Amino acid sequence: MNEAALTLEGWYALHDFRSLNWTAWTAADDEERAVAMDELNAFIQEWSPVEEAKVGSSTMYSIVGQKADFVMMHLRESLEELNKLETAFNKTAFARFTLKAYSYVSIVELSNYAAGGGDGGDPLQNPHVIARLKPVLPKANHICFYPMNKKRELADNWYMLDMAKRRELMHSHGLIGRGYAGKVKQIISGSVGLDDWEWGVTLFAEDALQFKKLVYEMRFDEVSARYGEFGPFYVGNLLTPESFEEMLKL
Ligand code: 76R
Repeated sequence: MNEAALTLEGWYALHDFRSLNWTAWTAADDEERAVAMDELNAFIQEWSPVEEAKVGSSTMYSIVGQKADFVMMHLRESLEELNKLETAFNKTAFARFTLKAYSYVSIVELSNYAAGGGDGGDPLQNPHVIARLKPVLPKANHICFYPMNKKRELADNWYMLDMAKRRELMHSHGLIGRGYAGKVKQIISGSVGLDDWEWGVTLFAEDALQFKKLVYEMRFDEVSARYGEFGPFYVGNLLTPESFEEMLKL
C-alpha cells in the first residue's frame, strides 16, 4: 500500500455562491428592499466579532460572469456552524431575492510534502502553521475559486506514486507558487469525503491578472500538467457592505 501524505486541518470552509433574482429585486417596492438590505447588513455585521474572537472568518465577493452574482466564503470551527450560517442567511428577507448557484464544502489543509527540517515541535503550536490553517481572509480586491482533483488514471495515477516522487513534484509546484509571494495568497482546502472534488483552491490578489499568470505557469509544471483536473472557475471583486449596497441600488 502506498503512503498517504499526512495532512493538518484547520477551519471548515463553505463557499456559498448565489445569484440575484433581479426580476424580483426590481419588482419589489422600496420598503421591501429596505427591509432586505437591513437584514443583509445585520447578517454581515455578525462576522467581525467572530473574526476578532479568532474563531472564524468570512468575506464576500461579487462574481463576474453568469455562474453566480456573489459568493460568501465562510471559515468556521465546525460543519454545524457553517450550516447555521447558511440557514441564517436563508432566513433573511434578502435571501428571498437570491437563488442558489453553487456551493463548496471543504476544510483548510496543509500537507507534509514540504515538511522536514523544522524544530520537531508540535506543528499545531507553530504560529505560522496556525495562521495558514485558521487564516483571516484577506480583503484583497479579487478572488478566484476552483475545485480540482489529482488524476487516477492507469498511466497517470497520483495516488499510486510513491511519497518520494510526490514530494519531488510538489517541491517544484511550491517553487512556482513562491514566485507569486506577495502577489497571490492561496488557501488550499481538502474536500475528499466532503464535496465533489478533492480540493478547493481559493486565490486572493490585488491584481486579477496574477491569477492567470500563476495558474498558466502551473499548467506547465508536472503536477498540474500531468495530474491536475479542474472544475469550474469563479472570479470576482471584493464586496464591502457599501459596495454591495451600491451594486443593489436601482
Ligand atoms: O504549503 C506550502 O506552501 C508548501 C508547498 C505547497 C503544497 C504542499 C504549495 C505551495 N501547494 C501545496 C499543496 Mn499549492 N496550489 C494549488 C493550485 O491551478 C493549478 O495548477 C493548481 C491549483 C494553486 C494555484 C496553488 C498555489 N497545492 C497543494 C495541493 C494539495 C496537494 C496534495 O496534497 O496532493 C493542491 C491541490 C494545490 C494546488 N501552492 C503553493 C500555490 C502557491 C501560490 C504556493 C506557494 C505558497 C507559498 O510559498 O506561500
